[in-house]
Order: sequence, then C-alpha cells, then structure tokens
Amino acid sequence: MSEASGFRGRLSTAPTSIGLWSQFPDPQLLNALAAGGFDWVCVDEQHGYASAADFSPLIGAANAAGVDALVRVAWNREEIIGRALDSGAAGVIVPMVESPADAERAVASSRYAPLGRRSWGPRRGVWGAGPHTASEDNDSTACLVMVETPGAVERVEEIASVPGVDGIFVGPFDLSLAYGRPVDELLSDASADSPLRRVVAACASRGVVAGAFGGSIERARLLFDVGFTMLAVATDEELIRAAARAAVAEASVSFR
Ligand code: 3PY
Ligand code: MG
Repeated sequence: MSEASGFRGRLSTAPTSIGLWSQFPDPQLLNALAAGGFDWVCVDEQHGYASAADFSPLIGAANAAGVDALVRVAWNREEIIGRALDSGAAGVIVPMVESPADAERAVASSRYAPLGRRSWGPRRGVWGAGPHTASEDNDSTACLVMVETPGAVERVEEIASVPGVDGIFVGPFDLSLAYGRPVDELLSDASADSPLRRVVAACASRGVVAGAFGGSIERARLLFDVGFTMLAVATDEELIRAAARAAVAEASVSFR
C-alpha cells in the first residue's frame, strides 16, 4: 500500500472529525444535512432504512455537498462490503468485529489484490472520472471495524494491529447491552481500566483512528473527553425530530 490518499488520507491526518449518521434513504435530505458542514456522513445499512439500492444516490448526494460518505454495512460479509464500495463509498464501518480474523476478513473485502480479495466492479463516478485504478482505490478507501462486545475489547490491541485496519469504531449501545451497564454510565466511566479508555489506548499505540457513535452532542462530548477523535455527533432522525419539537414549541408560545 502506498501513501494514504482521499478520505483515508484525510482520516489519518485530521486531529478530529465530526460525522452525521444517516438513517433515512432520502438523497435530498442527506444533501441538505451534509451541507451543514459535517466532515463525513455514514449511511447506516445495519439499522437505518437504507438498503444497497439506495447507496449510490445517497453517496452522490453527500459528495455533491462536498462531504465524504461511508457506509456502515449490515454485516461483515464480502458481498455487502463490495456493494457499498462499488457504489462509491469512501470507506466502510463494519459491525461486530470480535477477533483479528474478523478484522482480516473486513480488510480483505475492502481492498483489491494484492492487499485483499475485493472484486472489481465499481459503479459510480469511476468510468467518467479520469484515471482510477485498483491501487488508487486501495490507497483512498478506509476500513473501520466496530468494537461493540466485551470479547472485542479483550482483543482490541490485536484487532487494531491487523494491517489495513484504519480505525476502530465503537458502538456504545451494543457494548453497554453486552456489559449489562447503562450506556451513559459506560460513557462516563473515568476509571483507568474502563473499556473505552482501553480502546483509545490500543488505537493510539497502533496509530489507527479511534472513532465512536455518539448520536448526540452530549454523548459525543463524553467520547471526546475519553480520547475518541472521529465522532458521529448526530443522526438525521434525531436532528429532524429536535428541529420539529423546537419549531412547535416556538410556534406554540407565539401563536397558541
Ligand atoms: C452501537 O452503539 O452499538 C451502534 O452500533 C451505533 O449505531
Ligand atoms: Mg451496534
């Protein structure tokens, strides 16, 4: 692999980055929200409303606003990761990675030979966009693996050491379920041996990015305080619900 470029390069050099988690499969909506100035958006195939047919229009809409688009794929499977990247995603976030072998599978699915076994067949913005080679794609495409189980935390140093893993992305909700601890307690755990601190330390020592899903500014702040630098600070659904509540509250005061 040569120098990191494109999104992968930006991710590795940015001191912090803020992202929007996208649940709705609506390109116009994503374009409007991305234009708010996020560094990246992530289309959530695992728990959002989008499926593979929505990827290209959603990614194109984010890119039209000048924003990189990732896909959190539904599962760690070659054909799902391949379809997301073929659709123009700048990278993938792969859920429920529990071991170095899982991480190696995610990397292999994200990279063309000789670094992996991704199959050639990009769909969007490639044929008309000037030179585009497999090695350029390998250099610019990010692979982030999700740590969201206690077993993964126990092996996070090994997972972060897998060549081609660009970052660890924590799913605090699944992690809190698996530990049987409320999510906000987990996020506020300031002890030296807290699971989140262990993830951040593993990332720092291996030189990979420490990312996490916050879903709100308050939770993103807790994650930032622990040392996470790539933060999903909002979801489209919550932003819209909050804006609707605020509009109704203001209108009610003024007009009811
Ligand atoms: C989690 O918190 O488990 C996530 O996967 C965020 O979507
Ligand atoms: Mg999760």
